[in-house]
Amino acid sequence: MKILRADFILKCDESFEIIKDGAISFDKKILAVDSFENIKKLYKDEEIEYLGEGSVIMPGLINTHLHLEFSSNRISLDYGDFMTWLKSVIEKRDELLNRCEKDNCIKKALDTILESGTTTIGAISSFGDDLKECKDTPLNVVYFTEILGSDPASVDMLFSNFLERLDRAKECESESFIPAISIHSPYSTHPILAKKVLEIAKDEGMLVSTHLLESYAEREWLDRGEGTFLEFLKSFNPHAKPMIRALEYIELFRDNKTLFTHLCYATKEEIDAIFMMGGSITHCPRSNRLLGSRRLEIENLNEFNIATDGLSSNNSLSLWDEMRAFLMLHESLDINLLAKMALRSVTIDAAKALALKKGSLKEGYDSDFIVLNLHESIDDISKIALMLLLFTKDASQVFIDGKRLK
Ligand code: MCF
Ligand code: FE
Repeated sequence: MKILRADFILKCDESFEIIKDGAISFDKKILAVDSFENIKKLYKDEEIEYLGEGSVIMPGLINTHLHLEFSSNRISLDYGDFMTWLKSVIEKRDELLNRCEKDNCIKKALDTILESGTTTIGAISSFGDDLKECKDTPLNVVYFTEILGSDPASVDMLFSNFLERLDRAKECESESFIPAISIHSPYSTHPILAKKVLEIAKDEGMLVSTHLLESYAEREWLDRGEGTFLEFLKSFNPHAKPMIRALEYIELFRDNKTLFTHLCYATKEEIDAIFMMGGSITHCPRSNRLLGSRRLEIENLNEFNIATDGLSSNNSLSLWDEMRAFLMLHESLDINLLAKMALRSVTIDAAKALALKKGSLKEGYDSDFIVLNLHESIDDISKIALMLLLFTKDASQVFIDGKRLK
């Protein structure tokens, strides 16, 4: 057992309680979180390590949605418009994957994620090239094996390729590596395939992730079979038609615990349908901005998770950078309120979306937490969330499973 004392403890619980001059006792699990006074009384003769002036302890951050396999990208892809981006991904994919293998870029990306203070990730795996690194990292990984493909003639081949990748992921299952399933999107995945893999997810109790209503092009395509998607798909199939409508697509996930990502162009009815079935919404502000999507109207959402998406549509995998972008994007809301919402979205709410006993500093929860430093004392605790967001680059210390990793 170990005990740490900090000037502030952000519990990130339902009421977002902040303890001034607090302490935490822990081993693999959190034993107690309270004021320093109370912890001292509880453990009379135990040593308590003080973390210094302006120190903060909070749960490790949780990035529910990223794509590691595209981590070698810096300036190869085209931004500003979704279809332009998609074409550039298809054109540059092999080059990016080869470069990534040579440069060991997945391991490097995971190291920067840990340095920043993220302790759990939801990794969308398109090819399985990131499996070894995800298995070997000290981070907690929910590993979403992706299915994608719209050609009915290739359904069997795609499904068996998916099953092979899923089996390999399942062989790596452990306390810190959780296999899950990703269905790429309604425009790229045939409903037959989607249904087959959702059945597996249901039978095996696996989480599901999907991209949905990210771009105006996707909205136009699903609603009317028109727009830039039609032009793009015509070159593969002159009779291309949308395979499913947006609301019908959402209904497919009725019996699965699902994370829906983007939703920039979703209607109120669609958002309500997602929440009604216990789904969660992932918000990727920088990815949306770079791929030419409109702002997600968070004013209408009860809950969401901020995530970075991959380096194929972002310039870093840091949730601190992402939360700063989030603060700057949603100008209609009070800045201190937004900061709190942001921290909640990457801790307690993200843990809920991934069904993990993490993301809050509570007795019995996993000992995944980070130490941050404001370097100065601060009297007004209502400013802490915003100040952390503005000035944190990396965590000073990172604990996963009670072990100090940084
Ligand atoms: O979330 C972003 C944008 N929307 C869709 N897909 C991806 C994103 N980042 C990476 N991707 C991947 C996706 O998993 O790019 C491929 C898929 O494998 C696009 S479809 C050729
Ligand atoms: Fe994505």
